[in-house]
Amino acid sequence: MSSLQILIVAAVVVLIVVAAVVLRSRGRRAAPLPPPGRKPEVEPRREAEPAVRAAEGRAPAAPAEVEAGEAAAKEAAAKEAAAKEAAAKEAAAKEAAAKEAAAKEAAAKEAAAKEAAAKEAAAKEAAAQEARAEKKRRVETVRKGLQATRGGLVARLSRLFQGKKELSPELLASIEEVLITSDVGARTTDRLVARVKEGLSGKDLSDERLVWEFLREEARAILGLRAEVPPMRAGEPYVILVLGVNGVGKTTTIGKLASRYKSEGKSVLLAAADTFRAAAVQQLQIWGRRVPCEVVSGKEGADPSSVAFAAIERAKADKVDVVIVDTAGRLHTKVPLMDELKKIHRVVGKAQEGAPHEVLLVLDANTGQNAIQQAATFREAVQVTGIVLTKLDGTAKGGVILGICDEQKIPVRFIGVGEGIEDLRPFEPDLFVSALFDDVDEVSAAA
Ligand SMILES: Nc1nc2c(ncn2[C@@H]2O[C@H](COP(=O)(O)OP(=O)(O)OP(=O)(O)O)[C@@H](O)[C@H]2O)c(=O)[nH]1
Ligand SMILES: [Mg+2]
Repeated sequence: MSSLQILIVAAVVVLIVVAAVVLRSRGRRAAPLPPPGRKPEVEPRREAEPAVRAAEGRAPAAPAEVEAGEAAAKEAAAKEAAAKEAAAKEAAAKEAAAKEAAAKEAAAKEAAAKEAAAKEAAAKEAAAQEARAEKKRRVETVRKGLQATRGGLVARLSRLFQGKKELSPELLASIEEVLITSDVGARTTDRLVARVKEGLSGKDLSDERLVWEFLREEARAILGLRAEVPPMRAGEPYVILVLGVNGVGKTTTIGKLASRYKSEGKSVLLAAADTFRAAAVQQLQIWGRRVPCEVVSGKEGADPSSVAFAAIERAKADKVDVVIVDTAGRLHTKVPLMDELKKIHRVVGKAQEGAPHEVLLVLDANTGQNAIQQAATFREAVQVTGIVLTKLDGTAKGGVILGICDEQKIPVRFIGVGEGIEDLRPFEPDLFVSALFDDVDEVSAAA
C-alpha cells in the first residue's frame, strides 16, 4: 500500500473514533429524566467530585443531577427533622408521665398522712374518754368510802348554805359548829371560818356552786402537801417502817401495801417486828400467804429491832425490792413505845444506808381529834414521812384529814376505805376533794 493510502485509512479511523465519542456523549445527554415525584428506577449515581469527573474524562454534573441531589438532601433533612420531632414528642410524653406519677405519689402520701392524723386523733380522743371514765370510776370508789363523811360534814354544810342570801354571824357560827363536830380540828376550823368570811362576804350565797367551789379550793389547798419520798434503787431494799397506836390498822395496811407493790412487779418481804403478841405475828403471816410474800419473824418477845435487822439482811441477800416493817402499837414492857420505835428506826438505818425510806404513820379516821394528837406525838419521836388514814369507809369524821394536814403538815400517802386487799388507795388530793364535794356527774363533766 502506498503511503497515501495508509494516510487515508488512518484519517478515516480517526474520524470514526471521533464520531463515536461525539455520538456517545450526545446519547447520554439526551437520556430522559424520571417524571416529578417518582423515583428514578435506578438510583442516580452520586456525582463524583469535579476532580474525579475530570479524571474520568467526564463533564461536570449537569443541572438535573444537581436537582436530584438537592431533593435527596432535602428528603434526608426532612427525615432528620421528623425523627427529631418524634424524639422530642417522646421525651415530652415521658416527662408528662413522670410528672403525673409524681403527682399521684404526692397525693397518695398526703392521703396516707391525713389518714394517719385522723387515726391518731381518734386514738387520742379514745384515750381521753378512757381517762375520763377511769377518773369517774376512781372518784366513785373513793366516794363510796367517804359516804359517811359526805352524809356528815358535807351534807350538813350543804344544808347550812341552802337558800342563804348572805353570810350572817349566825351562819358563820353554824359553819364553825359543823366543822368542829366533824373533827376538822379547832385551829383548822378557825382558819377555814376566817377564809370563808373573807372569801364569801358580799357574795350571793344562794348560788350554791359558788360556795362549793370556794370550799373545794380551800380543801385542795390544805390537802395538796407533797410527799418527799426517795426513789427506789435497783439492788437495794426500799424500807418502809409502819407505826401507829394499837388497832388503827397497821398490819392490815401492810398486807394491802405488799399486795400493791407485788402487783407493780416488785418483790416484797414483811418483817414481823411486833413481837409482843404471838397473834400479831400470825396475822402478818396470814397476809404473807395471801399476797403472797415472805415474812421474817423472831421468837415471841424477841427484840423488835433485831427482827427488823434480820429482815433487811435477808432482803439484801435475796435482792428483794421492798421491806415493810410491822411494829407494835402498845408495849407490855417498861420501855416506852416511843423509845422502842426510835431504836427500831436507828437499827434499820444501820442495816441499810438511807433506811427507813418511808415512815408511815397509820391513823384511824374514827378517832377524830385523837388522830391529830397521835400525829403530833409520833412526829416528835421519829421523822414521819407520810400518813395512812384508815377506816374512812365507816366514819362521818373524814374531815379530820383536813386538820391533820393543816396542823401537822404531814402529807397523806394512802387512805383505807375497807378491809379488803384492794381497799388501800394512794391519796390524790384532787380525787379526794372531788369525791367529797362534787356530784359524780360534775366530776365526769369536768374531767
Ligand atoms: N373498815 C375498815 N376496817 C379496817 C381498815 N383497816 C383496818 N381495818 C380493821 O381494823 C382492825 C385492826 O386492824 P389491824 O391491822 O389489826 O390493826 P393494827 O394497827 O395492826 O393493830 P395492833 O397490831 O393491835 O396494834 C381489823 O379488824 C381490820 O380489819 C379500813 O380501812 N376499813
Ligand atoms: Mg398489828
